[in-house]
Parts: sequence; structure tokens; C-alpha cells
Amino acid sequence: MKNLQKVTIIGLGYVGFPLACAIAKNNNYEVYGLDTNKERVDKINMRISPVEDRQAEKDIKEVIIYATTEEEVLKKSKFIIVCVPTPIDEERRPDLTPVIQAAESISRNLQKGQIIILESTVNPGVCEETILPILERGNFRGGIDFELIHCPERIDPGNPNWNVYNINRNIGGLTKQGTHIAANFYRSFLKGDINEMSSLKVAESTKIVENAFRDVNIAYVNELAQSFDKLGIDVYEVINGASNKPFAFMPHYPGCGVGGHCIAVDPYYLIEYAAKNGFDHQLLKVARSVNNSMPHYTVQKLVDGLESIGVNIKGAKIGLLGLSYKANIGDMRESPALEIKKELEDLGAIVLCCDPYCNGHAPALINEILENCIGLILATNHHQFMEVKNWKNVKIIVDGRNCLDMPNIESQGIIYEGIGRGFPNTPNGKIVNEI
Ligand code: SAJ
Repeated sequence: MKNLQKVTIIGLGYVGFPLACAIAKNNNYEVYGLDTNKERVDKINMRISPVEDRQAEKDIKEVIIYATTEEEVLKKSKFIIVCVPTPIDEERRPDLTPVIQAAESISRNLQKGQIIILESTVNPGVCEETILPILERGNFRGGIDFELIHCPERIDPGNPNWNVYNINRNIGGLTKQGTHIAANFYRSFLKGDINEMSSLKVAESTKIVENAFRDVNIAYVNELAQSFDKLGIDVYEVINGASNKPFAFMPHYPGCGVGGHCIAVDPYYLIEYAAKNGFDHQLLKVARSVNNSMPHYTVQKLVDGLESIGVNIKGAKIGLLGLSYKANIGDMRESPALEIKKELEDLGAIVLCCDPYCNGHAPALINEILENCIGLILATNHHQFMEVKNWKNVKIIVDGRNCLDMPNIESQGIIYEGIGRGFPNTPNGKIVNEI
């Protein structure tokens, strides 16, 4: 039997599992998955995808991945790829616990010649200052007895065009030779360009910079939205106008907040690391603060709207459409909708939540809300909500994603409030979505 190279992926979630499938489709590799979640391991061994990922749900029927909770599997792997979460804690401080635990399991099983690759998003310095010392607890030295590489993940959940196979990747490592070996490993099963970079820190920085860029740009339009609401100008029409400039402008769109495990999280990793090294990222901090203010801004629009029709929010039945952080997926991590729900309940509202992708947490049906709620906030632009035409007994709608048909709503005598739409009688009710 051909001596296949063994690969173990640690962390079989929305990043690790599609990656494991992509590697397993190349017949030169025998792929193992290591995860602490027994239910997830059992699912994979029954060839069922543990994540919502169209491509992976198809791939798992064609490949074999040996999933386990036993770390001894690491001993026999040439390549070990770490794809565990890098969240923030209650105080919005970086939490490297999953990464440290993965590094410790690797360290306990480390073999000469292994190539250790971190895909989880981290700030510059984590590989060399946190992971490497753990791996060097024994007699092996990085860059000599084993390689340490960073290849930041770029999965975009729910994106129909970009997936693990076709997106370009950046890669950096302790040594140039190790980086090249790891880059050729990725080239053997991916189609995107693999860009070999000069160091671990540069590779770590690239991903953080990508996502902090997005956070700052979203904060920019969120601040514009608050300003233009006062000025009676529709910021959407302005952004769409600016977008017809074929260079030097990149549209982002205002909304009820920024959620997810990337954009809402990654900037804190750079803010904290830079502060430890004597630099204060004021712009990144202000951007985070503007984006974190949007859930409250959205709730306040509802409170003001209800007051304008003589209704107190205390005791009022309010609908919340969407708990996910973005459209058409069921992921509530850092979702602004959760903050909106909490603030509504703290104000004494009776909140009915509807989210077809998170129905375990949001059991209300859309019609139940339309028939029983005097006001509603749309927090997630799921396509199901955008198909509603008759808003029945609702008297005020706050469209937290500016995705609803404003003229249709106003034609039913309902107060429509968007985020940055200026005065409700915006002449151009053109609806646009996020990029
Ligand atoms: N959002 C806005 N306005 C925008 C864009 C997004 O308010 O103009 C909000 C969304 O509603 C959501 C949050 O920001 O709550 C994050 O949205 P996102 O589209 O950035 O989705 P993510 O978190 O899945 O980001 C991923 C990232 N991909 C990786 O980290 C590999 C990010 O780098 C991508 O730019 C993003 O997908 C994408 O472009 O879809």
C-alpha cells in the first residue's frame, strides 16, 4: 500500500473541517481530525459534516477523515494544522486558551521532522512568544528539529463564491525552507495562490490587518449613519453614489452592529499586543467603540418611534427578526442581535425572537410577530425576512440592516426607521445590501 503522508487537523469546526476535506481529496494524504467534541468526532466518522458548509457537506461523502479525541494521533503526523477558535473574553480581552491547549497537546507528542501549522487568527508574536516556547519544552528546537508555520485561515461562512479551495493564502514560518515546504504542501491540494512571506509575524499581521481594515470601514459608515440621521440625508444613497467612482472607494454599509468571530474580535488582539509594546491603537479602539454602540442606537430608534405614537416600550410586545450575526447562516457569536435582545428586555419589553437558522434560540414564527407585536427590529438580513410584504399589525419597524422595502412599508401606514436613512421620506428608497 502506498505510504501516505499523515496529516492531523486539530479543531474540526467551520475552518478545520473544510480544510480536512480538501486535504483528504488528495490521495497522497491520510487525514486525521482531532477534536475535544465527541459528538462532532462521531458525526465525522459517520461521514456527516459537523458544520454548515456546502462544499464540505459534499466532500465528506467522497473522502475518509479519521476523527478522534485521542491526542496520540499527533505522533504519527508529518503535518499538524491547528484550527481552533481565538475568541475574546467578557472584558473583550484576547483568549488564547484553545491555542495554548492545542500547542500543549502537540508538545506532548512532538516528533522530529514535524511541521506545525497554525491557521487560527492571532496577533503578531503569538507563534514565537506563546506557541514556540511550549513546543520547545522538550529537547527539540524550532526551525531545526521541527517547523512552526502560520497560514491564517480565510474562510467566509456562507460565501457562495469563495471557499477553502480557491481563496489565496499567505504563509510565513520560522525558516524560509520550512515556509517553502509548507507552501508546497498547501499547493498540493488548494487552487488559490500561496504567498510565501518573510516571517511568522508578517503572516500573523496580514490577517489581523485585513479584518481591522474592515472593522474601521464599517465604523466609518456607522458614524456617518448617525450623523446623516440628524442631517436628514440617506447615507445609503450617498454610499451608492460614492461607489460609482471606479477607484479609491470601497463601499461598506451601516447597520445595527458588527458581529462574528472575525471582524468584531480580531482588532482586540492587535490593540492589546501593540499596547504591551508601547503603542496605543486609537483608531482601532474608536472603531470598535462606534461599532459596539450600534445595538443601542438601533434600540433607541425603536423607543423613540414608539414614543412618537404614545406607546411606552415597557410591557410592549416587540419582535426581533434575526439572532445570527450575518445573513442566511446560524452563527450567533458576538451577534449584535443578542445585545439588542438584552436591552429590549432590560427596558421591560416582551421580546419575541424569530430566526429560521437559530430556531432553538428564536422559536417565534414571523406571522406570530406580525400579528402580535406593535414594533419590531430586524437585526439580520435573512432572505426570509426580506420576502415579507404584508406587515400586518406592526406599527413601527426598525430595519437594522437597511434591507427592507421602505416604500412598501410606509404605504401600509407603518413608521419605517433605517440606520442612516435620514428622514423616513427618503426620495430614493433603493435597497442595497452589505458587500
Ligand atoms: N457588516 C456591516 N457592514 C458591512 C459589512 C459587514 O455592518 O458593510 C457586519 C455584518 O452584518 C456582520 C459583521 O459586520 O455582523 C461581520 O460581517 P462580515 O461580512 O465581515 O462577515 P465575517 O465576520 O464572516 O467576516 C469574514 C471574514 N473572513 C475571514 O476572516 C477569513 C472577513 O475577513 C471577510 O471580509 C468577510 O467574511 C467577508 O468579506 O464576507
